[in-house]
Amino acid sequence: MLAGIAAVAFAAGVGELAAAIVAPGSSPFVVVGSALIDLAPAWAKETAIALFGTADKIALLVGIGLVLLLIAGLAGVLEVRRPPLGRVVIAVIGLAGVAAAMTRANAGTLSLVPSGLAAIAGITALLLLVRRLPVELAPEPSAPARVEEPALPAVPASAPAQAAPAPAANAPAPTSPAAAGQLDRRRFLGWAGAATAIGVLAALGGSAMQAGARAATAVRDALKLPAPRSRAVVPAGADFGIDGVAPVITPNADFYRIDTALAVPAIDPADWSLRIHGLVEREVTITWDELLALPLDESITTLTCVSNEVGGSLIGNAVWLGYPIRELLARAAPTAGADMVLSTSIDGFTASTPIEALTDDRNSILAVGMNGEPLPAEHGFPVRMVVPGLYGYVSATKWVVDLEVTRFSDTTAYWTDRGWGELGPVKISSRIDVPRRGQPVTAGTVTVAGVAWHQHVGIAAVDVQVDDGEWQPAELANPISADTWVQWRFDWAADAGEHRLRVRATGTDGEVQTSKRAAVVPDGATGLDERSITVG
Ligand SMILES: Nc1nc2c(c(=O)[nH]1)N[C@H]1C(S)=C(S)[C@@H](COP(=O)(O)O)O[C@H]1N2
Ligand SMILES: [Mo]
Repeated sequence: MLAGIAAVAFAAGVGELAAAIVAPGSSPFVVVGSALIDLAPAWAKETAIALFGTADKIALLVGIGLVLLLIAGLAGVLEVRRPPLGRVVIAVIGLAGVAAAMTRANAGTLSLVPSGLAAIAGITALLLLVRRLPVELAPEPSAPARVEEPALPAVPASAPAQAAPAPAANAPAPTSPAAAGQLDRRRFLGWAGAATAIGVLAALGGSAMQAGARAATAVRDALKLPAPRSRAVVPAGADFGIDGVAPVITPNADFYRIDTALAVPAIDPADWSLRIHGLVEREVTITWDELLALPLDESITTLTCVSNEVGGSLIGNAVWLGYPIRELLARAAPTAGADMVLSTSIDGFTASTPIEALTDDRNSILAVGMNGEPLPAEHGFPVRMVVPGLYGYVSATKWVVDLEVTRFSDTTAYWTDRGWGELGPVKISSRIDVPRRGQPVTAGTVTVAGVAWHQHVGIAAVDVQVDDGEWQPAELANPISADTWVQWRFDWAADAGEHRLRVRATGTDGEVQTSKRAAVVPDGATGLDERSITVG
């Protein structure tokens, strides 16, 4: 039993530490607890709240811990009596953790790591510990399963070991079986204690690493943003509602995430401030409370990553709540000659934005809200920049804390230092969402649909080409604005056989999306999205 408990304690620690490092939010305890909360019937939740009040979550975690302790002891006993059943039990617990992690709303591939790694650690520790069991308790590898044997007798430390095999080959000197047993027992207790201690330390370390994030999450969850001065409106007919086509507003949980932050910065808004300095007549610093006291407007802007391949998914559209950067810059009064604003995030990421994109009449904002909530931690809580028309790497600084008004000739930023283009305007593009790749298609009328964008310019038309035929106009949904993507659809009279579909957007400025392929480096991919389709 002790071997099982020590192995599982070790495993749990490994899992918590792994979660803190690679997948905050996928702590095995937390994901299992969250899954249980989701699965629990209403009466169970109400009973828990009635019994434990606001301590219901602690009670749940303690409960999970106790159940785990029982299973751990059982796994130890099973591993000795019916190997490899003990390891199987640990593997099953690990799989349950992985399953729980993968069903969480913000699950990614990394979410399976903590529980997976914990299971591997637990199985390994159990094997090693069972091998080090005092001889009289150790399983006899060659003996058949001791099904008929009575329960293992409790052997007093001084009693001669029963049926003890020869002392281990590396035993220092011939000793009596009793002395060897005692030595073995002490060694085993040492190993089990070490495994448990490492597990506890790892869990404490992991939990300390996550404490900051948890505190910031608690603050965020309790936060109520002020009502917007003006609300953004999604016009009727902006979303065709076609299954498989990206919804016109991207839910936060589905919004792509790109950044250099290995651990998501945890900022308490009470400690947040933004400093505007450099080539300005007066330095300006604004705190969280000051920012929230300003009139905040909702606006809808599509964000795109320069690393988005043609047809890729690094694009999303959200309702942002924020304050115009142009107004704050006006307070600071940039001096003549300034042509760039270098924004810096709390973790040192920088972006260089052409100053006119922040001072012209476009809606460049310091955003505090995303789709009706405070910014999610991964999307820049408490404050980020959103600039229509520019790729994220030159404009959309998350966790922003500093704006330096400067010149392109004087300073460079994170990605421009690494060879990416200086200006970063979003290139016109379009994407086929349906038919999905590999989706079976039968002859007849087939809906082909997707999205197209040319931020801050607008989309005038989308055309579809079947095989090498004429370009045919698609129907456009009602656009929200020139700063957002627009859905398109095309009813294709498909006949059986192999076909190729391509899509092409035209901007309101007359620019036609080029078919010439360019890689994402240095300033965004070009080319046309296409699908090969077998119509059955
Ligand atoms: N602090 C910080 N902000 C950042 C980045 C980053 O690495 N660190 N990446 C930028 C890039 S390249 C993009 S495309 C957008 C992505 O924003 P999202 O993760 O909210 O979709 O954030 C931008 N802001
Ligand atoms: Mo990006």
